[in-house]
Amino acid sequence: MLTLYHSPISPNSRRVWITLLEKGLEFELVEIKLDGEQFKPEFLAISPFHHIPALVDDGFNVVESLAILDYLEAKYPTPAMLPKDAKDLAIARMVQLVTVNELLPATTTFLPQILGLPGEDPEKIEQAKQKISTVLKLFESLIDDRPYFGSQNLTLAEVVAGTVVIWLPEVGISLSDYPKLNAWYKRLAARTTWQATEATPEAMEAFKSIIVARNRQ
Ligand SMILES: N[C@@H](CCC(=O)N[C@@H](CS)C(=O)NCC(=O)O)C(=O)O
Repeated sequence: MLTLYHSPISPNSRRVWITLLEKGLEFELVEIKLDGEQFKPEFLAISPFHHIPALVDDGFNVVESLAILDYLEAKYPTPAMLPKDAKDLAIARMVQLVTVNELLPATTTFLPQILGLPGEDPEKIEQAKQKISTVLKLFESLIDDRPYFGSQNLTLAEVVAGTVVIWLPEVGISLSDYPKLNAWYKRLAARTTWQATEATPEAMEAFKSIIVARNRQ
């Protein structure tokens, strides 16, 4: 039995949740409330750095979302979610890693704006916008004329990049200058797996309270 420990507002855990759904796997979903529940000894025994997501498969613990995605792809190869061709695989991996190392940290700068909280830093916002624009240009060139990165079918690049790019219009970054990426984003937003895993207003409010409490400490 597969168990995913997650939080509904986390793009890191949403990418795993979507992959489980896209692969049609049976799994149990356990929410970890990031107001302190992540430090409980039962959870630390699974995830020693107190991070979600964590996946448990019949007693085998996996942490780090990209490692979890690789595990799921290797163990449940149908439908295939990574290209086989060398260049296409490099494209999918580039998109995953550029998302995690460049796009996600830049997008996090907008967290106060996303949550309607004070504390925006105009200089940091400007730097983040520049970084995001460089990422989007790269993604526009990498998607080329295919519906998905390096593939005719949805890949693990989509579940990683798509769950972050989907926040950009929320912070006023339009995709209209990137027509291929814009069409790709709409394709993802229309999928039932994206819709089923969208953060509810209640989840956003709960997350906001956690951030407010953390900022007070
Ligand atoms: N590199 C990790 C990052 C995981 C991560 O940072 N998770 C955050 C939520 S998005 C978390 O668990 N934060 C709570 C904590 O660290 O106490 C991955 O990709 O799985």
